[in-house]
Amino acid sequence: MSDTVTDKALAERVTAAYEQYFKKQPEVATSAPGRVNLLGEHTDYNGGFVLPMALRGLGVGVAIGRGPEPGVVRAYSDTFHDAETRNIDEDAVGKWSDYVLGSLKAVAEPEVAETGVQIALITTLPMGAGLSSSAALEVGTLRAVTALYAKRMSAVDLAVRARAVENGYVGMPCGIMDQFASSVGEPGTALFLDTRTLDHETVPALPDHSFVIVESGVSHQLTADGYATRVAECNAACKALGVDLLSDLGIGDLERIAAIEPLLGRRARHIVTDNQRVLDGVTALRTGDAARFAQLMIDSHASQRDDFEITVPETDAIASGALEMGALGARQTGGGWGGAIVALVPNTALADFGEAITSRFPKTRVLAIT
Ligand code: GAF
Repeated sequence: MSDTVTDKALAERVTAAYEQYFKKQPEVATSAPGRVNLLGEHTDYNGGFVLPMALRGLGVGVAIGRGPEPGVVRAYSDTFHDAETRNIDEDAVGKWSDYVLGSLKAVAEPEVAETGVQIALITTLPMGAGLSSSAALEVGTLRAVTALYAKRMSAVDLAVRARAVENGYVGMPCGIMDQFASSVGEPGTALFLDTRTLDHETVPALPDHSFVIVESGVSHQLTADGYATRVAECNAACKALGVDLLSDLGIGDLERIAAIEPLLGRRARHIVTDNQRVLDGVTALRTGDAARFAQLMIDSHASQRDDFEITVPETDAIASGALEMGALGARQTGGGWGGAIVALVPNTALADFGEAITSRFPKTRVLAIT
């Protein structure tokens, strides 16, 4: 079993869904949260720093029980009203149940081969919003199956396994941020993670301010080519600069970075500067400096837009529009090409902010205030 907290409401909802669909009680019901990333985008697979925050009330609920047929995995998504039946020895086939099957295989293939499992899922995370719906599904399934077969696993090990599922089974070359935030993070508190060493610590959020997550209405799709292209470009930039990881470089190397092929130079500059912004952001949080943190968010958005080229016109407009509506800072969050923006808003301006942003950008939706 992992040593982490379950969202009771999600666990209860998924228990009810399991009972209704499978006509029996689950043996285990648990959950895993999504995350919003505050600073440090695409730095994780470059060995850099990230600053995500696990979300309260937005996550995946998972209920699981044994049987009835050895080797067979019956998965039911209450959110999509869709069921898939798979065998534990199957490869990934591009369906949502891949995340479930990969996670079961990662820790309990022999057990599932013997007993079979039935598993129900529920999600309160919108898909494609850049809030880690896949990582929450992997972490939730791993929590459920480790509890089912009474296996002890630390939250850090569970995150490492979940990332391996995504990289090796699903085939998405992501870093570890999302799985780590979902497994180790505590809702409402920022998690400062060094992805190279997995050293991490929680950092309290800013007093009297909230992070508001606004869904842009443009859905991103990470398995699409964009993300893998950025991974390849970062690797090419490493070669051009003679380093193993872009996080081996710092702000003092920016001149050297500017001398390589321009596109690769821009990609490397984003990683190096966003990495530094995480460090500066942690200091700003610790000293309660909201204005500094907000400026780092604004700079991070510009870097994603101009250097890493992973924003879209809609998220550019919403991030800058947010600043006219009371936010001190705002940026696109997550993998890129749409999804959500996160804005830092003083609590005194919260009431008007949500109303103003959704009326100016009718496709947006305020998803969470944290
Ligand atoms: C996605 C990936 F899954 C993460 O590993 C990370 O790279 C993020 O995009 C960008 O920061 O969520």
